[in-house]
Amino acid sequence: MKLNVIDSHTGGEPTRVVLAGQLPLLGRTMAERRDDFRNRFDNFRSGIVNEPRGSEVIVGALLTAPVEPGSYAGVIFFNNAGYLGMCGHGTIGVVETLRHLGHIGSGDLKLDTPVGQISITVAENGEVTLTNIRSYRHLADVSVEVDGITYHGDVAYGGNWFYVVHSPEFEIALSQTRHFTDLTLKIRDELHRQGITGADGAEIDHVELTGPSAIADSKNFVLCPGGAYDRSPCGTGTSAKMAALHAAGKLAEATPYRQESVTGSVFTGTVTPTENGVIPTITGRAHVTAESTLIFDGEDPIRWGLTI
Ligand code: PYC
Repeated sequence: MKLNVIDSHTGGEPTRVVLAGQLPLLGRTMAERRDDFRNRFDNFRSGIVNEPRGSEVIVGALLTAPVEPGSYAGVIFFNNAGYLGMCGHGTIGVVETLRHLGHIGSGDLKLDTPVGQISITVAENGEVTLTNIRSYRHLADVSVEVDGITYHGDVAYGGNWFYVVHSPEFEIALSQTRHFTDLTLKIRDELHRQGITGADGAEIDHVELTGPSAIADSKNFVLCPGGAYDRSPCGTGTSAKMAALHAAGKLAEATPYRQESVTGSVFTGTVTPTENGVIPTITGRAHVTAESTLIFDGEDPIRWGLTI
C-alpha cells in the first residue's frame, strides 16, 4: 500500500497532507468520517505521523470530498496521540499545499472540519487568513498547584481545549523547552486529577504558557496532546487565548493581536464578538518542504509506526 503526501511547515510546525481519495472514508459529516478513520484506518494514522516515517511533532491532515455546500474540501487533522478538532497551523499548511499543487490560487475558499466549516482567504503572497469556529472562555481563573507553585489560567476553546496560564508569566525560550514540557505535562496531569475539563467533560489536552515578546503582543509555549510542543504560535491556541483576553475585557474587536511562538514565528489574529464568545481570525504563512510517497510494506513489522 502507498500513500502520496505533501509536507509543509507553518512557522516551524510541520503538516503532512494526505491527498484526497486514498483512504475511502464513510460518513455524511466530517465527525462521522473522523470516526470512520479512527475505527477502520487508525493504523494508517499511526504509520503516517509516527516514527520511522514521522515524529511526534507532525500533524497529519487527511483531505476528503467536502460535506457542506460551497466548501472546497473536508479535512481531518491527526497526530501521534489521536485526532484534533481543528488545527490552525495545519489549515494554513493544507492551503499552501493546495496552492503548491496549482489547485487553488489567491481568493476565498471554505474547508469542512469535524468541528465546523472554516473560511479562508489566500493573499497573492501566499499569506493565509483563516476564520475559525466560535471560540470562548469556559472557566476563568482556575488555579492548579504543581511542585509548590500555584498557576492561574483560563480554560478556553479555540477548536481544541486549552488551559491558558496567565500568571505567572514565563521567559519563553527554545533553551527552556525541556523544562516547559515537563511543567506543562504536570499541569495537565493536575487538571485531570482535579477533574477540571472543558464543556461537557471534554478533556483539556493542550496547555499554553505565555510571556513577554520583543516583537509581538506575547510569546507562547504550547503543549500538544501527544507531548510535543507546537513550533508555531498555534492557531487554535491563539484563538483560545484571544477569546480569554476578550472575555476579560483585554482585547477589543478587530484589534490585531500578534502571537509569537517559542521558535520566533508569528501569527496575527483578530476577534469579532459573537453570542457566547468570539469568531477569531488567524493569519500566517506555510512553506512546502517535500512531496513523497509513503510505503507500507506488508513484510515490515513496524509499518504502522512506533508508539513511544
Ligand atoms: O495550530 O491549532 C494549531 C495546532 C494545534 C496543534 C498543533 N498546532
